[in-house]
Amino acid sequence: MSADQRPRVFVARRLFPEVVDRLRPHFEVDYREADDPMTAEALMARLQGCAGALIAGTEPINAPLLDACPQLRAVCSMAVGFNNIDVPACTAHGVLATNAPGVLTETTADFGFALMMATARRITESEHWLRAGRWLHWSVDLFAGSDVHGATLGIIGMGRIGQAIARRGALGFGMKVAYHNRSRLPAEEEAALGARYLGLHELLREVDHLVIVVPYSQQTHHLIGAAELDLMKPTATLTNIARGGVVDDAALAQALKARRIAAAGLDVFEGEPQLNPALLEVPNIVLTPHIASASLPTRRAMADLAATNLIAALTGGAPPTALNPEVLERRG
Ligand code: 8YV
Repeated sequence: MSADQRPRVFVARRLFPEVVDRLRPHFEVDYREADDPMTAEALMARLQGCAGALIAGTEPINAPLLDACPQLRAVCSMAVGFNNIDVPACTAHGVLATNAPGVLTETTADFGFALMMATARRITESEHWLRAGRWLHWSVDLFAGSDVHGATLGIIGMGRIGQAIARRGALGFGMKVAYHNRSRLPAEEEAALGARYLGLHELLREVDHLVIVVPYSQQTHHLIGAAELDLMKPTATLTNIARGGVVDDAALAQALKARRIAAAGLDVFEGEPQLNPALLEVPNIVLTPHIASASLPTRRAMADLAATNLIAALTGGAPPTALNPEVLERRG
């Protein structure tokens, strides 16, 4: 088959070259080897004539874009979170959408746990202080934080990653695990994890360390705001590895400043990569640039899964992690 008979696909971001090379035998590949995000207009223009797109969690795929790109048949993301993709609109336009669940679960859980521990034990706060040359003597309560082992771990969002964090807490650190989720887990799964289901407010009142892993949606926008933070213990910590917007960052900054909770660990932010400047002014916070899934093998596996999905979607195969498989069934 000559190059111009092959379907054209767009790779929206710099990826691993060997993953892009996997696409080349099947497609005419338009590879945008860049890290900066595209505007919606630029994305729309670049997708003209493309049958497929390989994207990350940053490219918005919505009805106006789908209207403007009638040749598009598959959009494959290397992220597990898919709040940037309007899946019902994809389905209505006959566009298969895929995400990348599973391959990042343990890596992301490792990071969520590490961020929670760094927050509880004040690791970055004390490092900044030390680097500033302020360590003059030992003192009895120098950067005394709160214990992780044996404490109550509260998880909001008990999907794959939430459960992997629960296992780390229960089995590795003897934590008492409580969780809140849209739907309750079957009793045997709760028992295996040693996890108790609680209502959101009850959970907030009880937890020592709260870890948020819930997908972002209209329903979870500002799930944690000033009123919810007020319910937490003054010694409690909050860790967000879900999405910016699940937590009201302005309310969180105020709560940290007023010491209404002890500390926070954030990997995701409202409007990232911009940060609410108030977050930078409080010392009792650990900040990381959306890297929870960032081990090299895992990022490679995420990109590989997106490529596998794209190849299958456009060559008559079965994409392993389709969000709207009914589109393929309709294609017959
Ligand atoms: C990605 C993530 O790094 O998978 C997700 O949902 O948040 C991260 O693992 C990011 O979304 C890629 O754009």
